Amino acid sequence: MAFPSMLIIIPNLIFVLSQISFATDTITQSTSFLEGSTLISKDGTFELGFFGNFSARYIGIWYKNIPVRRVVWVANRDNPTKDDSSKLIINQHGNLVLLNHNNSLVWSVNATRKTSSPVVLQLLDNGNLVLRYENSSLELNLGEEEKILWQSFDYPCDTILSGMKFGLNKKNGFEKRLAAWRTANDPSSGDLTITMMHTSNPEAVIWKGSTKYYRSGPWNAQTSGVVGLKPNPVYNFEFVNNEDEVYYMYTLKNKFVISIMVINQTLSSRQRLIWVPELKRWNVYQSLPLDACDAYNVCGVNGHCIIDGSPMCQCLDKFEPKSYQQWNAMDWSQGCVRSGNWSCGVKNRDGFHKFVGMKFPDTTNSWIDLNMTLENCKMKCLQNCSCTAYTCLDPTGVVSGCSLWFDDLIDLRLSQSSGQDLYVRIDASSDIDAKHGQGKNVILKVSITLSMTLLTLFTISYIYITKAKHKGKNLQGGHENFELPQFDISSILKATNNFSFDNKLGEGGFGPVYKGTMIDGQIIAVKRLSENSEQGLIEFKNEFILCAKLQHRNLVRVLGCCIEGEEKILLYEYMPKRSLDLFIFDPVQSKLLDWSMRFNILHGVARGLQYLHQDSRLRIIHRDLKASNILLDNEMNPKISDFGLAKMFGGDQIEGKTRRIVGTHGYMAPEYVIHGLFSIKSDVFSFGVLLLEVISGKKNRSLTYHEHEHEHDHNLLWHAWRLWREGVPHELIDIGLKDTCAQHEALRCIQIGLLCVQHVPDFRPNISHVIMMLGSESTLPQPKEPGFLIKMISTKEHTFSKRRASSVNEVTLSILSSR
Ligand SMILES: *[C@@H]1O[C@H](CO)[C@@H](O)[C@H](O)[C@H]1NC(C)=O
Ligand SMILES: *[C@@H]1O[C@H](CO)[C@@H](O)[C@H](O)[C@H]1NC(C)=O
Ligand SMILES: *[C@@H]1O[C@H](CO)[C@@H](O)[C@H](O)[C@H]1NC(C)=O
Ligand SMILES: *[C@@H]1O[C@H](CO)[C@@H](O)[C@H](O)[C@H]1NC(C)=O
Ligand SMILES: *[C@@H]1O[C@H](CO)[C@@H](O)[C@H](O)[C@H]1NC(C)=O
Ligand SMILES: *[C@@H]1O[C@H](CO)[C@@H](O)[C@H](O)[C@H]1NC(C)=O
Ligand SMILES: *[C@@H]1O[C@H](CO)[C@@H](O)[C@H](O)[C@H]1NC(C)=O
Ligand SMILES: *[C@@H]1O[C@H](CO)[C@@H](O)[C@H](O)[C@H]1NC(C)=O
Ligand SMILES: *[C@@H]1O[C@H](CO)[C@@H](O)[C@H](O)[C@H]1NC(C)=O
Ligand SMILES: *[C@@H]1O[C@H](CO)[C@@H](O)[C@H](O)[C@H]1NC(C)=O
Ligand SMILES: *[C@H]1O[C@H](CO)[C@@H](O)[C@H](O)[C@H]1NC(C)=O
Repeated sequence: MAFPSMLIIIPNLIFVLSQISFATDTITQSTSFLEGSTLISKDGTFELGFFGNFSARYIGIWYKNIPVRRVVWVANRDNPTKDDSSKLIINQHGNLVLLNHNNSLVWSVNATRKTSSPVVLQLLDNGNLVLRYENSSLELNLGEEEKILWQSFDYPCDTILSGMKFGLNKKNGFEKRLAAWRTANDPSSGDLTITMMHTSNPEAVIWKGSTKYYRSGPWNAQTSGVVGLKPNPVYNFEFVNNEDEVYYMYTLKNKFVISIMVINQTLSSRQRLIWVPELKRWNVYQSLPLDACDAYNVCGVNGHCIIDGSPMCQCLDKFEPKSYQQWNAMDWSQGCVRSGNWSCGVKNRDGFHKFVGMKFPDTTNSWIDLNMTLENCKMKCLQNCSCTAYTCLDPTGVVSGCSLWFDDLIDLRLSQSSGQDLYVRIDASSDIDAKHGQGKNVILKVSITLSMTLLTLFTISYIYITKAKHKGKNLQGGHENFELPQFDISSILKATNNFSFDNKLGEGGFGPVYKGTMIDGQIIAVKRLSENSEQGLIEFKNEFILCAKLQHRNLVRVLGCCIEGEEKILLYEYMPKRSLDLFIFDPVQSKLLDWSMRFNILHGVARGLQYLHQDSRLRIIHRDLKASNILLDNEMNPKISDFGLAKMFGGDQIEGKTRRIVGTHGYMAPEYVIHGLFSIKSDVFSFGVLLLEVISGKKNRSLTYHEHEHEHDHNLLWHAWRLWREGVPHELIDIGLKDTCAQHEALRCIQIGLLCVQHVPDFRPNISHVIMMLGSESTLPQPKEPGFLIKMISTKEHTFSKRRASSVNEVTLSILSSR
């Protein structure tokens, strides 16, 4: 018995040794692939080998050079071998088979070879394992594609790699589906899967077992309703839908930034991970479903989910709950039905209502025509009584394209970032009636539609201005009864676990900020005014009042408040990406912000500021604009937060004076610090500082530059000004930006930044002018010397520092800090 087994072991050893000295990427029909051996792709990125424990062994592919092993593909995920002497071979029929110790078949691929030419198995540099005719068999006269008999990219496991097509073949119905690993150590197929739906307007769906769990939303030519598919520094993506196939594919922009897309059973989510070598771990860049509204059809048919809404589910306008009793008990499963006297084809009883910012409904019962105009689309829908909604496929409305939906509308939500217009069929007569009876519900609808918001804003501003005229001063201390949704303290205690320490996100200027989960699953940020902080009370009321009135995509949204006894609490939308300073000043995170994203952020902040300064009929001066007050949503859109210090003026007042000088050192304009003079131009100053920080990636104080004449000037403004004067402003640009930025654009921004921080307020541009300069190529004026704080007020410093009420040393209202 000993003799034969020796015969097996010795060749094994020789084989293993030869593998160690000569890494290869190919197996031929005459070699076997045994325990202990590996294939390594030509450029050394990927490795194929055996892994697992003694009772379950698998063949898989992983990144060779990433120390934390992450298996991206498994051959026999549902057929493990149970011994350590199995082998992978190409058999005489040219098929790939895995045999166990007694040569019985464990796993195989179903390749069909057309000729008997020799076949090889090769691990490619992109991680694809291909079984193909050997190159020398050129008499085959086949294209590279045809040479491939089988490839692992056609049978993904839980990971989509760069260059892999995820989708389906319309000709033969063959679909690629991802199935999660059952647990972190068990690669067998879990019940969380993703497939591409074979509908006229395809979309990706995550399933839990046989139940839909999340829907990406259908694609459109531009961005798709698909959340998170936006231009970004890490990868390019494409979505192809033609007669033969429909697929999604991404390709990495930079081979040194490794990113993969996976689904994870434990978390029930689809994640995009990025390998961060500095931290030696995979960071989550994006995770779906994003929030409670992403849960499939959470609001039932014809209902829609509004993440800031209270409750988050509401019937579409002109629809009503099918069962009021269940609906009011927050059981939304029955959905909604039409509330009017809709009658198909009857004049005035049949029409459409436009809903703005919607994620399109489930496309299972839909139909599209890429060439039809919106008007024809409407006609087409009217002709069929089961048609319930239509839309233009192209979000810009430039190109045409029509989509119709039939029967109930399923899985609707409001989506600020990627929603589009949807025309829903209703009783048109009730639409007319409704126009008379708005009145009381106005505030409730603020968060529902944007157009409503504007209307409301004007109404309230008007009321405010009228009142302010009577009082003749700004709003501090006002006692108006504001219709911000009120929450009771018990629901907030429940949401934040009695303000438990674990839920604390950070410390704001006036008290701690907590993360909370409302009873309907909505995640919020809760700012609790310190009980004994009298000084914050005014600011609290101020913020409270302002926030109730301000709605802009670049301002953080307040969802409600709670004033009970000693408690004064504000509820905000929760921003999982936290604040800008955590990105731009962090050596790792800053890499995720390329030039175009930074530019977008600056542009967004400027627009938010423009809204504060000009667009509402109020004039609002923020007074504490800084990187840590700029919060980022999941798509990296900036939102200005912390209005605690903001001041409101009547229409023609442009400047104010205060004894309470508050703000953050380094962002405050000199005239404000010294004389307490604040104006829209002091905000522009802060914006200038912010702009220079975003471009340089440096904090005001982190520069240890010494200038002989001014030994006190260790700050960014001075540094920027010096480089500018010396004609080398490009040295200011963050080194990490060099690859993605167009230098002339960055230089232009630096010049705009310097214009904003000029010493004389009148020389500084107003914010509209800034936006105009950011968006055009016109010639810019030459900046004059910036306002340097310390230079002039070093003697006065103590007088204001003791009065600073908030934001000292960048204490941040970290609504965002999630960990
Ligand atoms: C091979 O081994 C497996 C268990 O490892 C056993 O179930 C099977 O019967 C064996 N087959 C042969 C042909 O011996
Ligand atoms: C190969 O084909 C057979 C029958 O056609 C099927 O039962 C088997 O599941 C297939 N194997 C793989 C790995 O696809
Ligand atoms: C086989 O030939 C093709 C071109 O004909 C080439 O791209 C490929 O790299 C070759 N593969 C090997 C393993 O030589
Ligand atoms: C899923 O996520 C959890 C939590 O981040 C992690 O521990 C686990 O390893 C992940 N599972 C897989 C298969 O990657
Ligand atoms: C071996 O791995 C499998 C999953 O692949 C797991 O279920 C099993 O518990 C593991 N066995 C041991 C002894 O660790
Ligand atoms: C439906 O029509 C009837 C009769 O025409 C009318 O009395 C009723 O008010 C209508 N209902 C709605 C909701 O418009
Ligand atoms: C749409 O229009 C394009 C060009 O105008 C044409 O090539 C295409 O065939 C049309 N498609 C359909 C479905 O009519
Ligand atoms: C209306 O559309 C549905 C769904 O496409 C279709 O089944 C039905 O035949 C159409 N009805 C008419 C009258 O065209
Ligand atoms: C919160 O406090 C109340 C009363 O003090 C207590 O009944 C409740 O269990 C607490 N909840 C949590 C989650 O700690
Ligand atoms: C902003 O500045 C520009 C150019 O200096 C000027 O034309 C414009 O009227 C100003 N806008 C406001 C609202 O002050
Ligand atoms: C930032 O620069 C200003 C001058 O503009 C300086 O007064 C301030 O001390 C600096 N900030 C910090 C935190 O050092």
